[in-house]
Amino acid sequence: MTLEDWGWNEIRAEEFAHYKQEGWNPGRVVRPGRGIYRIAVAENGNSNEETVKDARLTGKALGRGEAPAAGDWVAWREEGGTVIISAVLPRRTVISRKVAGETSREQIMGVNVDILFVVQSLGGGRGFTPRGLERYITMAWESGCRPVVILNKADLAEDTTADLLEAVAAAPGVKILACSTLTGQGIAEIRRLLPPGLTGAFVGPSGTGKSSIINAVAGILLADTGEVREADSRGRHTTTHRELHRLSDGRLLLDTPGLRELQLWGNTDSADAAFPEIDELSDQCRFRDCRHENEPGCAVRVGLEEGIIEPERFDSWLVLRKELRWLESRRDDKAKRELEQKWMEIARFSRHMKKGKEIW
Ligand SMILES: Nc1nc2c(ncn2[C@@H]2O[C@H](COP(=O)(O)OP(=O)(O)OP(=O)(O)O)[C@@H](O)[C@H]2O)c(=O)[nH]1
Ligand SMILES: [Mg+2]
Ligand SMILES: [Zn+2]
Repeated sequence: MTLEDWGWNEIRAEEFAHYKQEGWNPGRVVRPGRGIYRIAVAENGNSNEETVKDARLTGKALGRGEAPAAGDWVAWREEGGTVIISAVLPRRTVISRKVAGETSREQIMGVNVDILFVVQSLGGGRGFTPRGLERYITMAWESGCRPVVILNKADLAEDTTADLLEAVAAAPGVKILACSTLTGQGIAEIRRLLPPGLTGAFVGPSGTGKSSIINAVAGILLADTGEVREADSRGRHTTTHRELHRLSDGRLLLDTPGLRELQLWGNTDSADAAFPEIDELSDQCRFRDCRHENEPGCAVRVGLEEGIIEPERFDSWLVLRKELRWLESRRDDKAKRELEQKWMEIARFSRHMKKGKEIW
């Protein structure tokens, strides 16, 4: 196994050159855990050698909030029998959400992913809804990955065409596929969209069939799958870890645990890419800070009246923007507190200096 098999290329090598000089090796995080990160490494010419290693962080080398995520390229070496990670290479894409609840913490679900497959289910309780899909599409555009929507369990759908049309309206400009791991529908198309060497990630609610799709694409059982609950057809959260799988044909597929609820991470404008028709018209409003309520010259209102913008999508956009604005204000508060703290320290420092005290 070589690192190219895990997506390594010349650009990565260039970014890594400085670490290499200092005696570090490159590796890719395939399964992050609590304090232990499973990384894929090169074989070193000896094919009997382990190509995955369990590594720990050095602590000092990485700042807070910079812990490696699934898909990261890291610098590692062995010290006293332990594999340690000292640095994370720049990330090309980041799939993030806000940790559920009242906190304003970020949770990274995967990085350096090329194609983000948003998996929704056409059968059973927690089925696909346009509003739910809009949330996932907002996250997908924000991540920098190319989004693809998978409407899975097409074998259970009553009217797949109607579902597809609803999905097209909720995810304009995004490729949408109807799939079934039972009949094999759509699996060849997923393979076509994700050639070997690229990394694809699968996200969505529990029980929609993310792990089943990975197995279908692989043609063998790689990932655990689980029955949905009888009572309400919801998933049982079978996948508990993010894990990057490498198929024998070289495809790289990141499986993620199903989400109970998706809360967004980003700034106030992060939802705009998922609502291009609203974004475009809002640029034409007379006032730059138009709230699209009763302002004169509001192009969004005109769009709503003329049916260019669906009222449900407009409401959905407002909800997501409100959520993102709240997040932004929380972050501003935090930044302000940190700045105040810094000034207090500087003030204390200068008082000490005036008194001629030694403080180091
Ligand atoms: N009818 C039907 N069932 C499917 C299909 N794909 C998956 N399933 C079933 O759905 C259930 C859940 O599948 P999983 O692959 O475990 O779902 P998941 O999205 O990985 O769920 P979590 O790991 O909990 O997030 C299993 O019982 C699968 O057999 C499909 O295309 N059609
Ligand atoms: Mg799963
Ligand atoms: Zn307006």
